[in-house]
Amino acid sequence: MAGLLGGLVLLTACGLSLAQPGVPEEAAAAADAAAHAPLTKGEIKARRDFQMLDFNKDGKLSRAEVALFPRLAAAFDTADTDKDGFVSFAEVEVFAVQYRAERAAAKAAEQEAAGKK
Ligand SMILES: [Ca+2]
Ligand SMILES: [Ca+2]
Repeated sequence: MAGLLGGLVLLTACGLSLAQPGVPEEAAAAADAAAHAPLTKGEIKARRDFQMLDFNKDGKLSRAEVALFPRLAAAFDTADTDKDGFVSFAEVEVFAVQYRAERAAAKAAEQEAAGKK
């Protein structure tokens, strides 16, 4: 009986840890970045996402590699600034900067609109 109970506790513990994949790793990466590198948390995430998406590890994203991600697929042509059919990490960085600027501008406009009401 005690053995069965122990098994259940173990299963629950496993289930909980599976429910939050990568959280400790992300926290560790952020702490590591703060300690060593001038990279922001967002840049580290972007780099990791890029490497994760780059299935064939050729250092660039093809349309097929982002096909599973509708938002990325939609942004593909915009991000591919030199129109070679691939998005390099440099292109992702440029796109991310523009995207963040647009988001910030949109948010500022939103707040301004909300403030006027
Ligand atoms: Ca690739
Ligand atoms: Ca390109």
